[in-house]
Amino acid sequence: MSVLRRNQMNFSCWFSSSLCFFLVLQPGTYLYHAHYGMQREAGLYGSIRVSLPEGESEPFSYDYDRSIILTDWYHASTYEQVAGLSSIPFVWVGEPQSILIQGKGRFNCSTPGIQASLCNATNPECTPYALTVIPRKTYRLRIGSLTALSALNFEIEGHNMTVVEADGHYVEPFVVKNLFIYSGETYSVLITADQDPSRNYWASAKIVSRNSNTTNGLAIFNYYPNHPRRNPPTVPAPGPHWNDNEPRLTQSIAIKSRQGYIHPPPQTSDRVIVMLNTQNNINGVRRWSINNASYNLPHTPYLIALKYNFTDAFDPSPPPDGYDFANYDIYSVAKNVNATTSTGIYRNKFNTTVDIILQNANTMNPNNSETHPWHLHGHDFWVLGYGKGKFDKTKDPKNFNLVNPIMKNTVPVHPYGWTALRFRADNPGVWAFHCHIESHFFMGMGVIFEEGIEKVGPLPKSIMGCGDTKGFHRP
Ligand SMILES: *[C@@H]1O[C@H](CO)[C@@H](O)[C@H](O)[C@H]1NC(C)=O
Ligand SMILES: *[C@@H]1O[C@H](CO)[C@@H](O)[C@H](O)[C@H]1NC(C)=O
Ligand SMILES: *[C@@H]1O[C@H](CO)[C@@H](O)[C@H](O)[C@H]1NC(C)=O
Ligand SMILES: *[C@@H]1O[C@H](CO)[C@@H](O)[C@H](O)[C@H]1NC(C)=O
Ligand SMILES: *[C@@H]1O[C@H](CO)[C@@H](O)[C@H](O)[C@H]1NC(C)=O
Ligand SMILES: *[C@@H]1O[C@H](CO)[C@@H](O)[C@H](O)[C@H]1NC(C)=O
Ligand SMILES: *[C@@H]1O[C@H](CO)[C@@H](O)[C@H](O)[C@H]1NC(C)=O
Ligand SMILES: *[C@@H]1O[C@H](CO)[C@@H](O)[C@H](O)[C@H]1NC(C)=O
Ligand SMILES: *[C@@H]1O[C@H](CO)[C@@H](O)[C@H](O)[C@H]1NC(C)=O
Ligand SMILES: [Cu+2]
Repeated sequence: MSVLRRNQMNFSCWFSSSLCFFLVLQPGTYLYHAHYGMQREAGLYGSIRVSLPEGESEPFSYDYDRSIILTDWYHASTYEQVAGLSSIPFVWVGEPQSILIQGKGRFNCSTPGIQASLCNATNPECTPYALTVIPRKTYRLRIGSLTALSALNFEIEGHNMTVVEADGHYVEPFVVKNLFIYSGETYSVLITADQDPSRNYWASAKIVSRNSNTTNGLAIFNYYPNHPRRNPPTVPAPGPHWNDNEPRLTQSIAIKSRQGYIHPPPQTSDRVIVMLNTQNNINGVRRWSINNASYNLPHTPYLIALKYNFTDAFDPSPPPDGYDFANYDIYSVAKNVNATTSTGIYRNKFNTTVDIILQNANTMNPNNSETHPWHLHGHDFWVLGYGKGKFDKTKDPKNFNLVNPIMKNTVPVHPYGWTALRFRADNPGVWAFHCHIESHFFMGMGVIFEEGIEKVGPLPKSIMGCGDTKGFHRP
């Protein structure tokens, strides 16, 4: 974890490089992580705090500042997972073996095939993470999720949390008992240690949105001076039912920009792209697609291809701006689950305003629609609205929140629902927009936006070397 001050450092993001930093503009909580293959899931990640400039203060107060990262953990290596995802027959990664809170989790050591010496309760690595608090003090807890697959519910027994920040933007405060958090998101919550101080409390993280039997992740909310390893006297909360989508939608809708910190969105847009999210079968391999185009990463980085006019480096035709609205039934398994793979990109005129409507649908399993956390590189977007069912291009924009929408960089699209976003194409370059579920992006669930490529300066030599630039030297 590193602490930065605004304006102290400028991060840039080369989509082609293995480490990708968000563009840090605002004080707040951010995540960094690898983006090459599935390296993120293998552990290359962390969180970043951007502090306020000297002399400025936050619009809320707290005594102490803490950060935790939630992840899920697989016993199979990412190499094994990638091999399964690319093979015929397709082998799904499955549910994780554990949920980790700040790198610590649980696993049933009696599971057949597990080496007992590696996994037992006396192993110090098996003690749960303890967050120590002083009675009556208020804590700002910065929670980030970098799960490979799982959507999570996070809660601390007997304590409410006031949500004050999301993805680096101040939120109009609201109180929750359950915080739903999707991969790629960050939240700051305020928690006051105002309960019986003679004991500890469970903090737990449970998988929601998937019917998983992974054991809940546990940590100890430790009231000083109780021993941090003293188990709370209670049974940990079981958490909400995995399939109860309503409270998750309610939380999404509740997240609004804080009064006094509103960045008003452009009131109109220049382009609307509706992105139908479907699960497909392409030549025997399970894939995800946007408007029937399943994304493949080309060998030559787009920035180089575009700057050097390598016209055959990627598919020149852009993916479609929509789907067959009249006839496609989002509630059923598609009649034809075929789709095509594509390396094509969406090119936006520089400084125009673009609306994205994420449209969810049924997967290839009957009566099933999943949650996808979509993450945009290089921009923050305004979240204009969420809805159930099929987005109606005529009616639904009338209910967009154009007054105080939150700005974020990661947002869920809920099962059988839609999510509407708006962004300004004002950051010259090539930017990925993808589902933050590691295996889904690998299976094609992403698109690429380009804007203002002509404004990108000369490329550093260090990024040459891939694809068509193998052995390439700039003249
Ligand atoms: C652990 O796994 C064993 C063997 O599969 C099973 O009998 C036992 O009930 C499990 N324990 C828990 C706490 O899940
Ligand atoms: C428990 O784990 C520790 C650390 O890995 C190991 O040294 C010890 O032998 C294990 N105990 C048992 C009973 O397997
Ligand atoms: C948490 O918030 C709920 C709803 O506002 C309230 O009923 C409850 O008393 C609060 N619990 C605590 C421990 O403050
Ligand atoms: C959990 O579910 C998977 C299938 O989803 C199954 O293979 C596994 O045996 C289950 N584990 C337990 C402990 O029930
Ligand atoms: C789907 O694509 C395969 C080729 O991968 C083809 O053989 C099959 O006929 C297609 N199915 C339909 C329903 O179009
Ligand atoms: C690529 O094409 C553009 C537009 O035709 C041109 O301005 C530019 O000089 C070309 N760049 C290279 C490196 O050839
Ligand atoms: C995808 O393409 C197939 C043909 O390959 C077509 O039958 C199907 O309707 C398309 N699906 C969507 C969502 O456009
Ligand atoms: C981008 O658009 C905004 C709003 O219309 C305008 O204020 C700004 O000058 C434009 N910037 C550029 C570089 O064209
Ligand atoms: C679909 O799933 C929901 C919730 O899991 C259930 O209530 C409903 O009965 C199911 N419908 C069908 C047709 O299976
Ligand atoms: Cu996804």
